[in-house]
Amino acid sequence: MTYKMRRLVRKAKKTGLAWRFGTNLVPTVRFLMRKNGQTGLETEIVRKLDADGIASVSVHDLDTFCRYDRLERYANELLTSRNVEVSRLKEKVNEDPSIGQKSFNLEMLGSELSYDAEDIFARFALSPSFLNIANSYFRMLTRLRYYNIWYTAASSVQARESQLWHFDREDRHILKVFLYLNDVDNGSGPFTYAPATHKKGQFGSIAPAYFDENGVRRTTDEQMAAVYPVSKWNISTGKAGTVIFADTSGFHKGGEARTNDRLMFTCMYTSPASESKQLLHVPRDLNIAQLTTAQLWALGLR
Ligand SMILES: O=C(O)CCC(=O)C(=O)O
Repeated sequence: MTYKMRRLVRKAKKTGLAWRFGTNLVPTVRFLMRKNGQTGLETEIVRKLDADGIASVSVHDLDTFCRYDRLERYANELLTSRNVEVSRLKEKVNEDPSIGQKSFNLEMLGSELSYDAEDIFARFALSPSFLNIANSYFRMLTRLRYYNIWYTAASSVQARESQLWHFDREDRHILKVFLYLNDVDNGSGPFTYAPATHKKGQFGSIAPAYFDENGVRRTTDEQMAAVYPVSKWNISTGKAGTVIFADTSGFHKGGEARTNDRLMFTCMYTSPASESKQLLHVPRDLNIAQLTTAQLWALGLR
């Protein structure tokens, strides 16, 4: 198959009917057959996601498997254990503006990781609330593709890569979760979203001008402002403990930290059929006895 044909097939697989009733039929049926155990807040988050593609909430209001202060403590321990890399990142952040490396960002857990049932962040990514929200938003049992802790260093060089407007293409819908582990103000590179530009949204067809950044379409603030008013941009500043859910098939950007560094947990859910890169590897000998159906699907074990 030529490159052009492969692209056409990939695009066809993402059209509504083929995506749901072709490649994702089984997880859709399994989802519909299950009892809906969502809380009122989770239902409200999904309603907002459907309409706007973004919703945010305090972590304390969600059913996560552990208290937030424990998570914050582990994140700070991680920060201490990786302090050499963090210092190097901060020192060099203005020196290496090469494209493709996101050299303003450190993936504190490494870029590929092996699922560890005891790891607090792995368990957090499989929290009941996150899976309820992801599954209800997709109306199917979804797959967790990665989780990580990002350290974003403040820099003064020109915005590039994910600091510029773009949309993700891994799947028809893509749900990312961002949990701030420190207070994020305008100078800390807040996650920023153009509401309702996701596929379910009323502005899903906006087509801002863009430039080609090593094969990826990037849009500057000026180009975005020409088609989508700045007053409607959702700039997610917030206290530590703020959780943002976003369908990143809509236009977004973030991590353009200028005055303060940002520490955050992030994870991504897609449909099981998505061809997105699998950055989370599940050991073959994992003991699955304690896992729920939603967790088994999230780990790709069903
Ligand atoms: O770092 C951020 O806030 C933006 C991240 C982003 O663009 C992405 O995960 O797709």
